[in-house]
Amino acid sequence: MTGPAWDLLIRDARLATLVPGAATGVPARGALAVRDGLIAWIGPDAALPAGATAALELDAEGRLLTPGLIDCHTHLVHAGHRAAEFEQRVEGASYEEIALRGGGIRATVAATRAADQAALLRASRPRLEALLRDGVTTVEVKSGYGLDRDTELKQLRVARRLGELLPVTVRTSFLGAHAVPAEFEGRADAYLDFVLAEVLPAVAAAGLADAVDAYCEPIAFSPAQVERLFQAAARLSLPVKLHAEQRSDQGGAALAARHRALSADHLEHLSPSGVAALAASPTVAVLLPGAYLHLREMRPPPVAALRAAGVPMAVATDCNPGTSPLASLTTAMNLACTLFGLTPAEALAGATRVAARALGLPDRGQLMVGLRADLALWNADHPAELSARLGPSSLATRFVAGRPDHAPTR
Ligand code: DI6
Ligand code: FE
Repeated sequence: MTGPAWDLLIRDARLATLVPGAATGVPARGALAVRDGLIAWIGPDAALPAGATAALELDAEGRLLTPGLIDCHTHLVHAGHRAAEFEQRVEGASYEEIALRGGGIRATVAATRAADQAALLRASRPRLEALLRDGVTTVEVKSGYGLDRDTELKQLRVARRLGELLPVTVRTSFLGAHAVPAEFEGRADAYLDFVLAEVLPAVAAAGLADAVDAYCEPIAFSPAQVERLFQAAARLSLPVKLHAEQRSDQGGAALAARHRALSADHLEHLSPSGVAALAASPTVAVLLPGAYLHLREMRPPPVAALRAAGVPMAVATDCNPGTSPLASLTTAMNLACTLFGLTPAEALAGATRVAARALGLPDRGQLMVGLRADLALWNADHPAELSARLGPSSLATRFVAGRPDHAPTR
């Protein structure tokens, strides 16, 4: 009798399925099979169908298997670094002071404009490779360090190119409304007119953005300006998301919720009415504890209120040179627990199932028959180990659409 013919069979793994309602603690041992890049079968080893064959079989020896991690908020495509600014901040200068002096985002804009596409790719690739070594199989990458048409396009092309060169899904967000560039100093509305007339249409025509993002802060863009951008995104049928309530309460989360945004990100200064607005919307809260740590913030996002209201919480690195030079999603998970009070189970859901939702990707983020076989096998047996450790990564290997990166290491 012939059984199913699979491409990959992983036996004797501890399957952290991340399916809502699944038991917590050390997961039961079981097997997972893949066919044509999708999860084809999950169950106890003893229940494997008779006669099943697989092109590649792997004994996980009781190790933890999770969905591949999803980093749903990064600015990893950029040139240069901001170490001198870090020195100034350690000596007491604030992020806003440095930005007002022409440093901050504008410093990275100058470096990113100056780099040609090959140099930008060379500078960015190691950051993505670091994320992959830590179990990431899907990553979001934003523009926003160009702030002119050609450099925004260049950043997004480099992001797309990285997704062709490396085994990872790259989702891009257009963040032209990240800061007002020097040449538009004091003329944020004029800059936004330019973005809406010349940059966003070019980005959309080239198919380079999967979503549109903005930075809603007094040092960047007002809610009224973000509203204009979101209306333009809607006309292009592009989903939106927003950097909201990072440094002050602008009502950004409520604005994002009103536009049924994919996510509202940061949220340290989120008000009770902002929590309620998110709870009444499909919008996910994205927590970015790397930026909170690096800026030595004192006010964490209202995690207990978000949890009580049932708002799904994702966790991401915010990988960027100014406020979160972090290229490890498991470290972000640790920080979400230690600094924000997430449980390790919430942090893992935040870097898998909820992060998939934050990117509008219902085809991944859980171990479930029919979903993409993006997997991470760990030298660990308890899911909390992923959040408990502060590096080095305990990843054994990743599988992207069922294809292993390399033989699993111990
Ligand atoms: N919030 C952040 O934390 C980053 N961007 C944003 O809108 C910081 C970007 C930078 O300082 O380069
Ligand atoms: Fe960010």
